[in-house]
Amino acid sequence: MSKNELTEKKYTNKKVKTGHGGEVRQQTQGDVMTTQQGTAISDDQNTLKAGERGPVAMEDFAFREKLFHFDHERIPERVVHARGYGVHGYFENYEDLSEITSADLFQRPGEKTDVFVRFSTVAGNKGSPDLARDVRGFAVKMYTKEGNWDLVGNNIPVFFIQDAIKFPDLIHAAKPAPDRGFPQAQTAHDNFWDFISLSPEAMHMVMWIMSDRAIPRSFRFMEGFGIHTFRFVNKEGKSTYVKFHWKPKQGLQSVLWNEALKINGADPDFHRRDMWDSIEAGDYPEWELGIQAFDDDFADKFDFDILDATKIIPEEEVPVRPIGKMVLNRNVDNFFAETEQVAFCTQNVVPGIDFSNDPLLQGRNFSYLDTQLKRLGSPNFTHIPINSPKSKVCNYQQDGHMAIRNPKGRVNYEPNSWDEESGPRESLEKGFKSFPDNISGQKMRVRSETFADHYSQARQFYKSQTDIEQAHMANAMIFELSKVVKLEIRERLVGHLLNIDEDLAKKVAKGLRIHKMPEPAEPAMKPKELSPSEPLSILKNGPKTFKGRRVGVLLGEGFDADTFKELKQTVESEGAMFVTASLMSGNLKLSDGTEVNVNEKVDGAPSVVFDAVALLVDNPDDFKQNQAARDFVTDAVSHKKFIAYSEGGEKLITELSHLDKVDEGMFKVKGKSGAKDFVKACADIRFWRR
Ligand code: HDE
Repeated sequence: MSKNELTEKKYTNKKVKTGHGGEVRQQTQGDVMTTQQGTAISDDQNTLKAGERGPVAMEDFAFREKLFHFDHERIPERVVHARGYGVHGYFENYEDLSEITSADLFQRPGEKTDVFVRFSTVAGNKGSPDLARDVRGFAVKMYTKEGNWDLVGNNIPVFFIQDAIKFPDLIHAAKPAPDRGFPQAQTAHDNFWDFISLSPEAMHMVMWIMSDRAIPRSFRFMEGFGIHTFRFVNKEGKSTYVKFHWKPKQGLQSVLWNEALKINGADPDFHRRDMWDSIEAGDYPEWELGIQAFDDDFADKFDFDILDATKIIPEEEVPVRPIGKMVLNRNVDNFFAETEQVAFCTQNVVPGIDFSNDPLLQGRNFSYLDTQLKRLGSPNFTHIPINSPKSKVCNYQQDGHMAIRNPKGRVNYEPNSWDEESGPRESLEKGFKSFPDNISGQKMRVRSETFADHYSQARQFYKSQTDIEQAHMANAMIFELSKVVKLEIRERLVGHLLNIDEDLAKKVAKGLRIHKMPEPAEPAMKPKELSPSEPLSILKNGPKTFKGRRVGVLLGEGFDADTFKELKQTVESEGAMFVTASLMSGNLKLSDGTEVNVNEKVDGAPSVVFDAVALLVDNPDDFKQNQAARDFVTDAVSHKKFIAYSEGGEKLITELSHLDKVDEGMFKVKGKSGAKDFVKACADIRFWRR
């Protein structure tokens, strides 16, 4: 049993009749219920009344306190990234990096640092579905011995805008329109595409969000990026530029758009449930932290400005060097205390890590701290355990709402001569020193000319995709723009696509019935032809095994026990989950009388929530009558899943789906045969040839 499940053991409830037709559960063991002030409560079922049927007395302090507290339970949700899921784990450093950084966590091979990671979507409110087409937040808080380092990244290595002053506009355009309050958690609407089509700098990011990166199968199967260029600074004060990458050891994987739409209905918590279940099952996801390290010489000769957050540095130009790994191995005990109250701040850096002049990063350094004050209500948000550094905190800041760390003694200022021995003092040697970057120039509101190429990398991204991925991107754009009512906006966007890839532009125009091609948008700088880059494709970086995935098994009453057991064993020994679904939940008997406790009623476990399926039925007729079971089969076929089938299962495929015979992505299982081939094939995740 997991530590989080309640046990009945601790409390033995004794019910006592109150003499007024009611019952109160009385404490016999364990703690007595109290008010927040510690006064024991006698009856938590009934308010204090003047007479049995009389009005409620104002003096009922227990009642008033309970409602008062409830009324104030919510804190403001995040304006962006409101929907998120947090997990604990650790970072393990691979090698001594003292040559390039003095950051304490990177000095000793094998050293572990505690982390808390919050994954999120951007646009949707707190209760929005997990599978919205959106960027995913990938925010990591490292509790280092020299203070907290927050690497607040996304699963996409570039951003929409180049300057922080545009952020409120971008987010307003993406969020529900202010008059009608919809659409929720979607970018498929006029306001978003209006803003985007007027912001050529967004074109590279648009390619990413129209790709399958924006509909990941799981948080476990996506990359993370620090996006901005940062600095590593060593003991001698030498600076090296770095970009941070998180690469999932589980490989990359996304769902299909049609699956995303259905998953949002079937299980809006699909991503958080997936993370919770994997960790509870002991299947801990891991990422490698890698850096692209480079110096001023590279920065000067690179085609783009390294301060421009709408650009990547292709891995072919600067390879990603792995420097450590992160393992996520513990679910939260309390969602509010940890996931909701965690306060990431991009300005949380430690000695040895510093900022670059990326104008987006500089703006974020203001915004996050400001946001935390609004959300958590006090400058003392660092006193909340999830935000508290695990290293010592000493200074003369004091008081404020909910101050928990309150120093003793007379001194609350410095310099002082009271505390000569023990009082906190600055340290030139240990303290954070900003890299002494040379800065000169006039004060002005401008965008550097070096930020002006908006199309070359957008084109490079598109060219780096497989045909399947390119088709998904075109379809995504057609879908999104079909929801845009104003034709001008559609055409304006196609005008940008003409600068990216003519074939893509034509496909999208055709899908929108735009018969006369619009003029290409006028580029601020002529696009360059860049070589495709393999790491940009998901399908070229998929998993190598089926580990960590889920097989959904449609199971019929009386099914052959040997076949069932062989398949279950083969799937589980691959490290995948074997989940049964049937027309009813509860116990089902196999041919040898073994009872299987069916995990799911098929209506609640459609095939879209699985990576592969098995159709283990003898009598297909019962299933053919059931709409959910029919969808299970037809969706698995059309979503190109690998399918294991019995004789009865084969009938379901040929009689229900558009195929009149099984194909090479389908594996007949009987007794010992078929299971291994099926599981081996599943590592490819989809049978794209279908
Ligand atoms: Fe954020 N962003 N952001 N952002 N962001 C917030 O801070 C902001 C940007 C990112 O799980 C807010 O605590 C500005 C880029 C993540 O708690 C807010 C700009 C990237 C999270 C804010 C950006 C991000 C946030 C809202 C433009 C990827 C969730 C709640 C300069 C590198 C952290 C909060 C979590 C959250 C501001 C752009 C990632 C409003 C002004 C680029 C993962 O402060």
